Amino acid sequence: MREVEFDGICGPTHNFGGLSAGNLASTVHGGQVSNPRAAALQGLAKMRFVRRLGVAQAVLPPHPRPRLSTLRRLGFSGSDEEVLAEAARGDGILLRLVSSAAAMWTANAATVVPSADAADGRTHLVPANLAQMFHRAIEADTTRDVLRAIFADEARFAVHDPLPSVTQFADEGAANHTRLVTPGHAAVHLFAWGRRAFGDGAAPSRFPARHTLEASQAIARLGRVAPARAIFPQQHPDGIDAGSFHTDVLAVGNESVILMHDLAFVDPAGLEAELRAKLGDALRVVRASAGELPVADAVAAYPYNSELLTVADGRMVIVAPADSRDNPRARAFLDRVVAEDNPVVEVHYLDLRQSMNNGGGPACLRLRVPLEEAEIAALGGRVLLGDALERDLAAWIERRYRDRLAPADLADPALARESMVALDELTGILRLGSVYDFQR
Ligand code: SUG
Repeated sequence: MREVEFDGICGPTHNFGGLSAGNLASTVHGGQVSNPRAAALQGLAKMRFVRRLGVAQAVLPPHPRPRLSTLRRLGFSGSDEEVLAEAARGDGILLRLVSSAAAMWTANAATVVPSADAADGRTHLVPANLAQMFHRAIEADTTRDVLRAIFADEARFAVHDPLPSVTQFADEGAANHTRLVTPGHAAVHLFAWGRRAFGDGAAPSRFPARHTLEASQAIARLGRVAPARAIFPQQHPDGIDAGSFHTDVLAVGNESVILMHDLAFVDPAGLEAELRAKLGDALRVVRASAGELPVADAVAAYPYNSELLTVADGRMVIVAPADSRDNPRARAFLDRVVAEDNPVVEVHYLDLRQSMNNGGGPACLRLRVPLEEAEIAALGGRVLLGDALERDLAAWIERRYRDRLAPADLADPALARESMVALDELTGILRLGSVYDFQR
């Protein structure tokens, strides 16, 4: 089995909408001018880089935005031009909500349980309902349709319906999920959450907890994970209040290694002991206290929002945002990870400025799908990155994307048309068929 990284391609309407309360970068950059072409090319450059490390890399397409079908569902009517003009009135919040390119952060697309860990021997994908925030909740149905086009072989793959879209079952996908495994031990799944839907308990006071315990329990059931191999740690409420809206802002794990800030989870020492009991001595836990790495630095520079990747020869490398290289405390932490006795040998820093300004680092941009070779061969579409697809995607981005988008441009009917033409063409490049509602 090897892990395939499914990165989201940033869509043509990438903009800074200021939509995500509790995501500090989104709030700070709201209203600024974006560069969708640079965003998509930065993402593609990361995919290229990861592929050249010897890791299998694949893509997931952007979603149709502005989503006119959602505006029509909300009562806007007339021609596309009229719908856009009406939705743009006032502060334009509705238009911003349906124009976000947030589907690019595919760590929030779904939670994945590999076939080796599921009682029925199939790979399970549970599309996230993203019920906490409207601009993300409208991703769930398209994500399900896209995943069903790619993971179409029902003998091997189960693409579930998203959980019921209510805040009691709010689910943010793999950004709150970590799979760890050591030689001689069955894998352990950490299904993290921020609040309980039913009953009391600690919760953040400043920012929303986006994911519930009840959602995590449902995902573990759907994924057919053995109860003894599932752990349900709570995100630290103080971490969420400091801007860690997803677990992957303050923790990242891969196979035998987990890096975690002391504000990632409540009771980090207890969690470490439980993991060690289930995974044995090969487990490597690298913790940072607020003394070593103030949580404000961790949230601003995103050292944990890295890809921790097993490369061809079994060693691990970290792909981190350039922001972590430029922050002395974040960098010192990552240097310590490499220096300590563990499989991590190197850190690479990449420029992901456009995504980072909306709170999306390297880890947000990819959905990890561990697959057997036969499962990889059974994937639908043309989504695995090779030289030819890299070239086709780069040329498509250069051809179809604007290099400047101001908030007022979201009301431009030409942008909506360009975006639909671009996505229609992309489904041809990726051989996905008519996966979008506007194509049916
Ligand atoms: O859900 N940003 C995304 C960032 C998601 C990051 N993903 C992970 N941590 N895995 C979010 O907050 C901002 C959109 C805007 O403001 O225009 C946004 O949705």
